[in-house]
This record gives sequence, structure tokens and C-alpha cells, in this order.
Amino acid sequence: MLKSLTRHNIPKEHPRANSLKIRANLSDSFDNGIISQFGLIAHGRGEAFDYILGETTPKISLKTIHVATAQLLLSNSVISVNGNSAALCAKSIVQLANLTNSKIEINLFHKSKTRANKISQLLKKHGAKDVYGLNTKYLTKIPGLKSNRKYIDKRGIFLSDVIFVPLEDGDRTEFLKKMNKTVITVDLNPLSRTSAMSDITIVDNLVRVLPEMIKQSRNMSNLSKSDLQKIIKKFNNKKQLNLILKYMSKRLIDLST
Ligand code: PTJ
Repeated sequence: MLKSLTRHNIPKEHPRANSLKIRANLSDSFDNGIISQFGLIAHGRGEAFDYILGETTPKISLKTIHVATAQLLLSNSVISVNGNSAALCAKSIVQLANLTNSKIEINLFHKSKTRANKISQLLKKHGAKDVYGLNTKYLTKIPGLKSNRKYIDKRGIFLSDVIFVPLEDGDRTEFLKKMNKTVITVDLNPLSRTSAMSDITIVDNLVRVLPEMIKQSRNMSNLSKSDLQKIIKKFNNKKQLNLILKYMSKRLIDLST
């Protein structure tokens, strides 16, 4: 009988070893109460799009990562963390927040105080000092938003100009924009509502994006305010999404010939 794969018995030579390790990690994170069952489904959806990208970061997305990193360095920003982003990248989130002087706030769609506390512990284990979004005393609502994502921290997202919302479902970006926030996202699906509504959409896998943003933050740390502004100025998200859609379509056509 076939033994089920765990992170301890994935053969190194398996062609999809890395992807299987990430799956095993997410399965553990589900058992440990970090990610919800819906998060596992979201991951599967992401994997399908990542297949089309060939599981590498396209040049087009590298450019968007550059712009997004400049925007974080330039602004009063927050990284919004959910179950999936914590399970995949807790350590990188803390590193990026430190390098870009961004706050960290937990915001869950499938609300659970227990899960939020576990995510906070995980982030703190990786060095996060302040984690916002937990203390009900400081919570306020995004005007008009009905879903559980409506709760934001008065000291975090409410106060900040730029909100980084990696790997998220659709409705919040639209309402953050109504609050005049600049929204950055990472989503493997270029057709999602979050992708379409954000100011800067990085179409790539979060596990590749965050290390690249960390690298670029270090490279850009000496740039002046006006240099950073120049990087952001000419960026056009709609054009960038069109380019990535064309890139994905071409990949599929090339693979079929
Ligand atoms: O922890 P919670 O309760 O806040 O819930 C988090 C999830 C992700 C379950 C919730 O936000 C959700 O249901 O999201 P969706 O609607 O499934 O959207 C998630 C998006 O992320 C989809 O467009 C996926 O393609 C994309 N995605 C999944 N994995 C990755 C990804 N994008 C980048 N990197 C990934 N690793």
C-alpha cells in the first residue's frame, strides 16, 4: 500500500519535491490551527495558476515587485496577514516588515480568535514585535464592507497609506480604495477581483515574491525619496496585468505546439 507523503518522506529526486513540501507544510499548518480548510482550497487554486507560470517568476512580475518594494519603502505601510500568508511565509513577512518599516496586522476572512492568536504567536516567534488586529479595543470598521474583513486596527491599517494584502479574496480591496488607501497585492490569479482592483498586482507565488522583495529592499535602501518616486511614477497596473495575461496565454500556446 502507498504511504501518504509527509514532509519527512518526500523523496529529494521527486520532480515536484518543492511543491509537495509546501503542501505538507500547509497540511501541518491546518493541523496546528494556522490556516483554515478554505485556505487549503485557495492554495490548490494558486498551484494551478503557478503551473502556467512554470513555477518561476516572470520578468514582468519582477518589474512589479520592484515597484511594490519602492512603494513600501516610501510610505507609511502595513502588511496584512491571513492564515495562508502566515503558514507559507511568516519569517519573510517579519523580515520585510522590518526592512520597509511596515506594520503587521492580522486580518482574517474566516474569523477565529484562536487562529488569530496562533498566527500572532507564529509571527512573534519569528521576531515580530507589534502585531495589530487582535485587541478589540482598537478595532474599527471599513465603511460599507459587509464581510469579516471589515475589522481593521486604528493603529494599523486605519492609519496607514499603503496596505499590502498578499493572497486574499475579493471584496476588501475595493473598500480600502474608497478609503483612499494604496493597495498592493500578490495573487497568482491575474483575473481575481483583488488583482483587478489593486494599485500594484504582483502575479506570482508569494513564496518567491517575499524573498525577492527582501532582496530588493536591501538593494534599494540607499535610494532617495525622489528616486523611489521615479520608480513608482510610470507604473500602470492595468497594462502590467495585460502583459502577464498575454505571457500566460503564450505559455499555454507554446506548450501545446
Ligand atoms: O485565513 P483567512 O480566513 O483570512 O482566509 C484566507 C483565504 C486565502 C482562505 C481567503 O482569503 C480566500 O478564500 O481567498 P480566495 O478567494 O481563495 O483567494 C486567494 C487567492 O490567492 C486566489 O486567487 C489564489 O489563486 C491565490 N493564491 C493561492 N495561493 C497563492 C496565491 N497567490 C500567490 N501565492 C500563493 N502561494
